[in-house]
Amino acid sequence: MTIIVTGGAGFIGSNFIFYQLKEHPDDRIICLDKLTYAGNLSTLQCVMHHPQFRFVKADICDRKAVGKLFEEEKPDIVVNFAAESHVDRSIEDPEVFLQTNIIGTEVLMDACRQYGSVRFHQVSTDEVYGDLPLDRPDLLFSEETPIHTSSPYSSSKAGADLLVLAYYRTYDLPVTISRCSNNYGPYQFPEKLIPLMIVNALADKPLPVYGKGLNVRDWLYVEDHCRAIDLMIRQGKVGEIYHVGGHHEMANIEIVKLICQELGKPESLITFVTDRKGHDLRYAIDPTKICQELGWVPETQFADGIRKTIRWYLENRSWWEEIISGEYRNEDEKR
Ligand code: NAD
Ligand code: TDX
Repeated sequence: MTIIVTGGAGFIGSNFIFYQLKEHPDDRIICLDKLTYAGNLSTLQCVMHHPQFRFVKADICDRKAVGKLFEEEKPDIVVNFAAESHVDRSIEDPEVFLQTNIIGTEVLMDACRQYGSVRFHQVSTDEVYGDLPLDRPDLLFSEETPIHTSSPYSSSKAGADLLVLAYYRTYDLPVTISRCSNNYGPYQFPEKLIPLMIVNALADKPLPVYGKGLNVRDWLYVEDHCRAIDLMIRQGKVGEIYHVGGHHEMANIEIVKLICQELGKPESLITFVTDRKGHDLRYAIDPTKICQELGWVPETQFADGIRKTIRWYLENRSWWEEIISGEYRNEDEKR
């Protein structure tokens, strides 16, 4: 099988590529990535010369480039990770989010239609449902919860999801959608909560916690997400939405304190800063459907996953130091 993985130079996409090459050595993986600020070729260094792997630098919104790649590779499946993914950036400058996350998804699905009903998997997010109250721990998002977004980011992801379902209904395109909770693990860009707190703590810099730090996120180790997507693209039912989450809710402040403790850093580094505009209070995913229908269960407990993640950032300093210095962009520009 030939699988095009878009956004594979980013956090989850790269972990998915490693997972595929390990678990399905006969499949060919093509990574299509624009290498925005969030994409980093050094992440893919270890697979660059793998005989079953090819990297192509292109924008998913570039219809010509996407068409050319489909002509060359005749993919069986497209897994779309490519997106602008950071909520804070979407609040500052929404436009590129609409362009990449909505138009880019449309361009990819048009190519899937044109080149013989290629299977399309959209990697979406629990953020499309907006938030849950903090005082109702009994409430979880189900696949039937109405879409009700809060940020330009989540609105663009919801827009793309609706378009994916429309392509299924209107054109019979074989699609699936996954909506996952917050991921953590190796290669996450240090603008997101967990890696930002790790790298700041290591440099004894302030740890900026929004508001009172009481907002709750539901954390899943990235490899568990990758295994879920692998199951969906091979065994998932076309036209369906699947939730992915491991029932691990934590308030932000608890995470930051835990990171301080693991790194032996003082909690006095924690600095409460102005809250994010429209900040979602709580996310919590009900993954019953994927567990029952596809037999997926999360394998990594949070206590193990967070230790593995912290160890990875300690052992791979050059990866994130080059991001912080901006050096990684110079290397990618040479391509
Ligand atoms: P990321 O920001 O780390 O990576 C995004 C990748 O997409 C980068 O390599 C970037 O270069 C590439 N990209 C951006 N615009 C592009 C374009 N126009 N054309 C081609 N490539 C482009 O993101 P991530 O955290 O790995 O998230 C991947 C996907 O998973 C996203 O769709 C996101 O919405 C979704 N998601 C993320 C999380 C999470 O916790 N990180 C949770 C649920 C869902
Ligand atoms: O400096 C910070 N301080 C802080 O308190 C940052 C960067 C974040 N936060 C808070 C905001 C959130 O409540 O931490 C929580 C997590 O923030 P992010 O890491 O920015 O993630 P979030 O906004 O929850 O979105 C993530 O999960 C869902 C991904 O970035 C999305 O792509 C995914 O869809």
